[in-house]
Amino acid sequence: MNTAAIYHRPESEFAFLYKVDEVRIRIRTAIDDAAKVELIYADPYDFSEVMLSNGDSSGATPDWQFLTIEMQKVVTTESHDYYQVAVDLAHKRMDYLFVITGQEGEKVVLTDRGAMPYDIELLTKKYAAFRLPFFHEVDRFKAPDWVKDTVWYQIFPERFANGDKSLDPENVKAWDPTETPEREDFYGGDLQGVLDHLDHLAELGVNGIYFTPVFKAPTNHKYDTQDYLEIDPHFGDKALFKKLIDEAHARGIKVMIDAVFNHIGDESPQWQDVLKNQEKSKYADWFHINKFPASYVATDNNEFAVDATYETFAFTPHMPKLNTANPEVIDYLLHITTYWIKAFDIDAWRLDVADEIDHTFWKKFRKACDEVKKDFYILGEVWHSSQPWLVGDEFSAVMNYAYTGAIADSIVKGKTTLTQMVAALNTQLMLYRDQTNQVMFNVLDSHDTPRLLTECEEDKDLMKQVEAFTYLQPGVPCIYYGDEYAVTGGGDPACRKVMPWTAEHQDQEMFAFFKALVAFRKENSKLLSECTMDWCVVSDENGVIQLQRKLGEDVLIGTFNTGKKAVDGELKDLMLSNLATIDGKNVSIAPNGFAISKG
Ligand code: ARE
Repeated sequence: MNTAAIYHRPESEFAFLYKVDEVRIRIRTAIDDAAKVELIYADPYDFSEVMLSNGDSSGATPDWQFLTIEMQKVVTTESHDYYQVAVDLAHKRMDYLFVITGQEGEKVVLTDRGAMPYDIELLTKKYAAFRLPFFHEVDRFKAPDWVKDTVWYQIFPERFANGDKSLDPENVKAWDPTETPEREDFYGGDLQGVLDHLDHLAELGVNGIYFTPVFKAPTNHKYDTQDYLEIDPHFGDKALFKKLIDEAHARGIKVMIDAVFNHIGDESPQWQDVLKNQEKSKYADWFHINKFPASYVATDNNEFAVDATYETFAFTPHMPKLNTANPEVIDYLLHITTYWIKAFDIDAWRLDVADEIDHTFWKKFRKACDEVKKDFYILGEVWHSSQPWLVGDEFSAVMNYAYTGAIADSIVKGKTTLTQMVAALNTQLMLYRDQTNQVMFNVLDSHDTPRLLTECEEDKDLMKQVEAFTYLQPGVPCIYYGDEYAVTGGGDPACRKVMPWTAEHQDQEMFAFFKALVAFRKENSKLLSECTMDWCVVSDENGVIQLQRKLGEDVLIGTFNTGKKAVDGELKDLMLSNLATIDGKNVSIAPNGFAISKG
């Protein structure tokens, strides 16, 4: 047995409080190394039965009265099997060990000091047991339940709809949905335009809007904030924003807005004061200035020359990085944070460049949000593994590019086999607690990436298959505006075309598909959020995969043919044999097709 591959870590995604009275324990072994894995556990202080049984109450070290429960294999990654079990304990504390039985019957005990050859004394004497000292509800990772029932819709306000031409920026361009925008273009999208089209969102069935920044800023994307406490005048004003939020709420639609706290715009009064007064500026310590005078020589690609005199987002001199360890900056940003929650009743913040801000700040941010609104959703923009921010005292979730990227790498780009994709997805799932996976934000595309249909080389069936596959995953889906009408576009800024509001540019068939998919997801949201996941790669060679999601008696089975030929003959029989039912229909799944059935 490969004992080096056996791994567990207390108070992590390997041992966590899932509900107020349920602890979930995971352990990792090498693939197929274990024939059985058992958890040995009990209250660290509960000697009562043993003391009474041996009658010896003279302070002798009693044996440990432990319980044994078999763990179930839940997922397999490229290199490991993961086992999991749920336990509850009257006194909310637990010492525990693992007994792993190999394929030849050999046994190993995993202790807090490593793996040891099995010896019953290790158990009865509780040798070097792992310890969960006390399960504190206040420490439990929590995320708002409503998120599990949400299908999000991302709006880039400058490009969604122009509802008030009196607010148009100078040189606004004609609203041409076929035109690929240039970086500096303005088209006049605004909040009135969103308000005018809320019924479109309601018909689509989405029940959460994620707005990219809406605060005053000079660019069309507004990530270079000039004033965090004003709505951009080309978008509207606070009264209109409040009305928009109220109207969204009236339709059962939650609202998430974008907090760009890693940096501020260089046209902000704070940065302008630094440029004017340099080290004498009262804002000098609001930033990370490497040397004075803080300045930059504009370059044709809008980036720094080599010696950056101050820290920025990437190499963009227009986005000076804020010093979020400075108490004045903390107070300023936390005021902004709670202002928009208290005065406008927003339901969530999306955190821009979240991974480049310090954890100390984010812990204060989380506390501030929780104090003003229960069940508030905090979504970090983090493109890579995010365990440090998802312990329970910072974010609720992250934009799950790492998860959906593994799906697209396989089904869209053919870079990996379906078996490799499943291993990659399982690796992602095992990075986080179960309740975290249930509220991860599954974006397939966004304002920062090429549009999915373009990635699919305009194969609409492939796009639908990828969307359907993603909607069957744990985590919540998000539709990037325009995808419901089969809008195309490459990387930023090409992915930010204006929304088509004329029938000739709207793909109604794609709209109908998304409407049905959203309804399906919402109808099964509890099952799809909370249930187990059983993968079955029917054939790597032919590109056929099935996944089964079970919660109690409810079973959903998805079959996806990512191959280039119809699933038929033996393969179809094998596929059908895996399915509880596909309503008895004679199913032949075309290339890039799929079938979802309720077992
Ligand atoms: C654009 C161009 C730049 C150009 C710049 C010139 O993309 O190439 O140099 O204009 O002004 C906003 C605008 C962008 C703009 C950017 C800088 O929307 O259009 O850039 O400001 O001015 C990484 C970060 C991630 C970040 C992306 C863009 O990790 O946080 O880069 N995303 C957020 C927002 C953006 C926003 C900003 C940050 C700045 O969502 O819209 O940009 O506030 C890999 C890496 C990721 C990387 C990702 C995308 O997967 O792993 O780390 O994200 O690619 O590039």
